[in-house]
Amino acid sequence: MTQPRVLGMVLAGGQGTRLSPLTLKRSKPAVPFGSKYRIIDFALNNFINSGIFSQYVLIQYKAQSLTEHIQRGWRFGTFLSDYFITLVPAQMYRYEELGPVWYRGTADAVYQNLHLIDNFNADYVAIFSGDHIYKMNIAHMLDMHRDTRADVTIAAYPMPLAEAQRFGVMQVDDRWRVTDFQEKVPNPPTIPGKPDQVLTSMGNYIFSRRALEELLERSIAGNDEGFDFGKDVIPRALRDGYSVQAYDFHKNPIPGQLVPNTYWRDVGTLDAYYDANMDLISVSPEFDMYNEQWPLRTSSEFSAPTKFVHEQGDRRGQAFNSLVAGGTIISGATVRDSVVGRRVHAHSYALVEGSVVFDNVQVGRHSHIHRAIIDKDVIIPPGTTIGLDHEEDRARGFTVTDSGVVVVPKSYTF
Ligand code: ADQ
Ligand code: ADP
Repeated sequence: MTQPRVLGMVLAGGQGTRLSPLTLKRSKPAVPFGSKYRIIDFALNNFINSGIFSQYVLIQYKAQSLTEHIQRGWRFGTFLSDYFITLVPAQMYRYEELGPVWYRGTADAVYQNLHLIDNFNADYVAIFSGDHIYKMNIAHMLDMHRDTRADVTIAAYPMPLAEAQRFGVMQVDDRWRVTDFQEKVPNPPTIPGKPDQVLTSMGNYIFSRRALEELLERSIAGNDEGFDFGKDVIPRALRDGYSVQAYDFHKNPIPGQLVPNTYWRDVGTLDAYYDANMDLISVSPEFDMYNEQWPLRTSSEFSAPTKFVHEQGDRRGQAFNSLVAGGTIISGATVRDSVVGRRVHAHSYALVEGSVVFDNVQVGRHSHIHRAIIDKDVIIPPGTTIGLDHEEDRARGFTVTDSGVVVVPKSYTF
């Protein structure tokens, strides 16, 4: 039997307004995460590690940073035409039919690029969100999609009821066929027997090609109501009698990982983003970055090795319970419970704790950074405190989240 042709499409056009100011100059999938990654890297690695090497990344909003990241870091396949990660900006391919419109939603982004699916001659199209932190063996979901002969399979994650309003929620029968799907409703239906849990959509779908083409034509062509998978296409698939299957993410096997694969985070708010960074530095993290059978690639750079400078007396250059990327110098400073990017220079007597520090930040002598996110290219002058007095932080124009995390925007000058 010939191998099915599987095309990956990564939705990476989201604005991520709730992540502002981190998304003032870049789209949400381009936001740095976990010391040396960008959020989108996790989705791209999921495809590559699942043996799916043909990927289109659909972009539109403030895409420069994302474009540079992918061009720099994710180039491969010079002469094998099926091996590619190609950026597809909104470019009005259907101008004659639709007029001057950008991607009007997730489903519209795919609709405007149906010709790519046709050119590739795909049997299956895996449409995944580029916004989440997780590992997922997509090959396993594809096997299930084929075994159940589904038209569309939706990856499903059980979530506490209190958080479910931000997600699409489904109900399934005993064979995990989806019987009901509702996008972001105030009182979502719970899992039978579990009154505080709902089955949410991860925004990741595998479609059989024909069903996808039909559904997009039906949902979008000649219909100006809705352009999203969650709001429009999935409910229509159910209404029109397509076979819609749910995939239980908790059954997803990751090679080399012995514990169940339960970690999936939508880092849509600053607090969720901060917490997910902190998850990585816990002593036994639920999300393991060190599994050699599931490598996490990113755009690399030839940084110098990280250096810790420890001089006589109290000028201890040290880091505890932290992730620190290359090119960084911690000289006479203490870094604790923090996630630190590349080319950061923390000077003597500085203290950085519970913080996420992006690339190329200077931390001046005697400064104290507490529970903060410092975006790229910030020079923190000597003696500065951040995160200790929220009134002062707000007066400087920093964002202070509900849980008291302070965010210093990119290139901020004091
Ligand atoms: P949301 O996350 O609210 O819900 P959305 O904002 O549409 O959905 O983002 C989904 C993905 O598409 C993101 O990766 C985003 O970057 C991207 N995207 C958004 N608009 C785009 C556009 N115009 N062009 C290209 N890409 C775009 C969705 C589902 C829910 C599900 C959650 C899970 O609708 O049912 O529960 O994802 O987080
Ligand atoms: P501080 O304000 O903490 O004293 P400095 O910037 O003076 O920090 O640097 C202290 C130490 O860090 C230097 O003595 C050196 O060992 C190391 N260092 C600084 N810059 C570099 C560099 N470009 N390459 C290698 N080591 C460096």
